[in-house]
Amino acid sequence: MPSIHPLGAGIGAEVRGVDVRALGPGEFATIYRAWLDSGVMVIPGQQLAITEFLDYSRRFGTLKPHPSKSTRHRDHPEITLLGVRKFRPDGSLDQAIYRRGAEDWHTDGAYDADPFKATQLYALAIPSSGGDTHFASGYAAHDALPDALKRRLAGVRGAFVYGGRRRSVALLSAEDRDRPPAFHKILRVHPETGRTALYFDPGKILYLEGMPAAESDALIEELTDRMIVPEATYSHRWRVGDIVIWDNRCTYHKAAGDYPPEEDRIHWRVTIKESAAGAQSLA
Ligand SMILES: O=C(O)CCC(=O)C(=O)O
Ligand SMILES: [Fe+2]
Repeated sequence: MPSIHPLGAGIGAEVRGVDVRALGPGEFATIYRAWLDSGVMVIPGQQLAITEFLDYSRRFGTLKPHPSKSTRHRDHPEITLLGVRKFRPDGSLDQAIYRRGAEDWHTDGAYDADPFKATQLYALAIPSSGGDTHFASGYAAHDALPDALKRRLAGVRGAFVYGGRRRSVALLSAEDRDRPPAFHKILRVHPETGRTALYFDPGKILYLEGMPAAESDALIEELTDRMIVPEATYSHRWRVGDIVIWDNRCTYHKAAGDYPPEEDRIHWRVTIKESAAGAQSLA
């Protein structure tokens, strides 16, 4: 049977004693529950072919090819390659690939009407130093908001786009750069746990709906300061063979973006939707 070990305070769990290629329904239910409870689940020591990783990932929901077409795996578009082709033909380092996910704390997929349920990474190559992924709890962020701010945000929706206010769209193809925003409640009830999380992403939000621009900007700044509760964080130090899956509905993450660029740091990455309809909406 899988054994579950907590990692951070209220965030993160490591599952030991499993081979994800051979999980029975009862074992999968146990680890799925552990994932919902912890927000970030680590399963070390896996040796997977790409189709085995895809088959296991599909047990969590429907896979959705990432809008960054240039970083998709050629034969398996549901797989995004992290850290591949980070040097340009002229030898210069492509920062958009090297520092992908390292600019801001964020949640993946807020630019979709049906945001990503989960993101799952499998580590193929890990540098000798640096390259961690940091995680933080969106439930803890919500719970720590002052009551007056919770009241002010009740029912308020944010408008989100891929590149946010900075228009960071380097990894997108030209035809995908000008999509309309998606709207999500900032205090969002998790559909499976029933708990409320602060659903926020400073790099993707454009504005808070129904407010004068100055008030919206000030609130975005305040939420950027409040979204990380240091007591409810976990930093993952990668090992080859690790699978890490996080819940984008109740956690934030950020790549450290600090490893020696001449070394490899390569992952297979999938994004997982709650419903098949959502997975098809913007493919
Ligand atoms: O490479 C990492 O550590 C995480 C990058 C990231 O933000 C993502 O894959 O969504
Ligand atoms: Fe991310």
